[in-house]
Amino acid sequence: MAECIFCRIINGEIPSRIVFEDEWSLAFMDVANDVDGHILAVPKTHTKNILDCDDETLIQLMKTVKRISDHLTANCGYNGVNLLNASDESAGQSVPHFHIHIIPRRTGDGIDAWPHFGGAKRDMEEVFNTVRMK
Ligand code: DGP
Repeated sequence: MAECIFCRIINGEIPSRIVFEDEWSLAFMDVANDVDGHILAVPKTHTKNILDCDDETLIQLMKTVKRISDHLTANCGYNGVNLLNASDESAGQSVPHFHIHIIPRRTGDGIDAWPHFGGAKRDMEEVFNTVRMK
């Protein structure tokens, strides 16, 4: 998509720090520079998010995420990773090209990467009956 910022990165029209690339996926440093090592993994085919992503694209993207996570922990001195994704504007997605945030973690690094939801508002049984896949 011509106007998609991540498609423009994939096409080399916008410079980025590329961490990994294969036929299906690209991974590059997040420009936000908000936490050390923040990486974005994206499919090369334009897909908005997990809701419109076909199985093969999703499988290949997650293989890339696994490969990068293994590299960070095996070769770069990290102990783990947080994987974050927002699918749809309602979930906080700001760039409408599917991406997985990879945050490399070290034991005791003090990074707070987990959302603080503030407590459920609806009865769990009622929600369960809404979301269960019958
Ligand atoms: P999200 O809010 O989950 O849609 O995250 C979008 C991320 O994309 C955000 O962390 C900043 C990053 N981002 C936006 N524009 C650019 C860009 O031009 N280059 C790079 N490397 N990252 C970008």
